[in-house]
Amino acid sequence: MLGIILVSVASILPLAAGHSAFYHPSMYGFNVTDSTPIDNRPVAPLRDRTFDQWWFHGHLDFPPNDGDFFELPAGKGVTAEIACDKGATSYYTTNPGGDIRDPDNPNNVCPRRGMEAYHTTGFDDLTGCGLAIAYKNNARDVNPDDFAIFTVNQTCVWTRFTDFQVPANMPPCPEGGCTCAFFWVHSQNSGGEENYMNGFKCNVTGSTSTVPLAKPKVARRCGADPANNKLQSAPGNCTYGAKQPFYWFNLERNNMFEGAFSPPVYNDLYNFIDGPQNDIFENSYSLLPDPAPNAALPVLADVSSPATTTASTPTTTNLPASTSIPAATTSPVTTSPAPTKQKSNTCKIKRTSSSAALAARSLGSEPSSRHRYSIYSMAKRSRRLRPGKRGSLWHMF
Ligand SMILES: [Cu+2]
Repeated sequence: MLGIILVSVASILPLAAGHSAFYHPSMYGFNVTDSTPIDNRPVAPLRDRTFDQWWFHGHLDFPPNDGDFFELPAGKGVTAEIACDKGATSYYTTNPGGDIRDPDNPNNVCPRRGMEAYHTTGFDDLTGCGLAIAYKNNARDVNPDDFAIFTVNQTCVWTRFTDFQVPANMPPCPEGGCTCAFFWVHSQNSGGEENYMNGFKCNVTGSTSTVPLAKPKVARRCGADPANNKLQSAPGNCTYGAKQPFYWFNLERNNMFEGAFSPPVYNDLYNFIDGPQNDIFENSYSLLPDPAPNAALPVLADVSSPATTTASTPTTTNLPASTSIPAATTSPVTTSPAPTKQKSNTCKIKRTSSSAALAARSLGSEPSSRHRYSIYSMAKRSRRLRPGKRGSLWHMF
């Protein structure tokens, strides 16, 4: 009964709340509102959609104005704005609901709402997001396997102003720029089965290398995964080098087939290290075996730029289980799970301790929530490794 009441309340909440999007004038769909012609605002989650509906968020007919690019300075950082509503960004003047920015906290992703609106139970529940690039100036020529994730922020979505580091060796874009996209899949603990994608026009500046990106491959789940009874990472089983974004839980052209309680995420679990993905170029590796649980580890090529050797060391997954597990967790989920798939733009909330789903993973009916968190804690802990330490991990086999 309580569940029914809560679901009813949720259904009458205003549209302008929840989810998240990357907002910038260079994006596709910058001016799409909840009435143009359907509610396909950039913040709406992508799930159970046809390819045309999810690819570029269905916004290819809403391109940016000529000359609007998101600049990517090679070897430097960029700041993106990610928010649950356009009115919470610097671009509020074109938001139908006006300015809703939080005067007390400009970094607030979703003013007037709690963090469940952007699908997290707290900092230790963040799963990361990434920016992808395709070296094609016409978005209509871009295919899903053209996109390579070139930078990751493992603690995303958490602040409206979100920093990304651009690899130093990014080559220049063709005439007319490149095509980029923001990708995010949130934790299973605060919502479910949602992909996020916002395309935008981008351009690399200050390039010092002309070596192209390698053909991006599908990322493999290879990190420690205690929630699924996998206590050790399997570094040989990781995908190294350029990797595609996750395409998950839509009706067509998925490249990920994980279940609802094992979302593919942009962190060490899939060998997406935090920061610039410095190993995505054709010359990044001198040895790159096919991944397998017992495969030999790849060997990074000795390329000149020192930036290439530190952050791209891929064995950050090979860490012991975290000891810094967050204490008590408040379950954000109070509503009843909907057992069938919904085709609306509203968030699908699911019960995190669904006994059926967990039983399928042999965890019993009372799983420890500590297990769920340890993988994410591990991912964040790995970013504190000193570069020298990363090197020693790399050579441990
Ligand atoms: Cu959502």
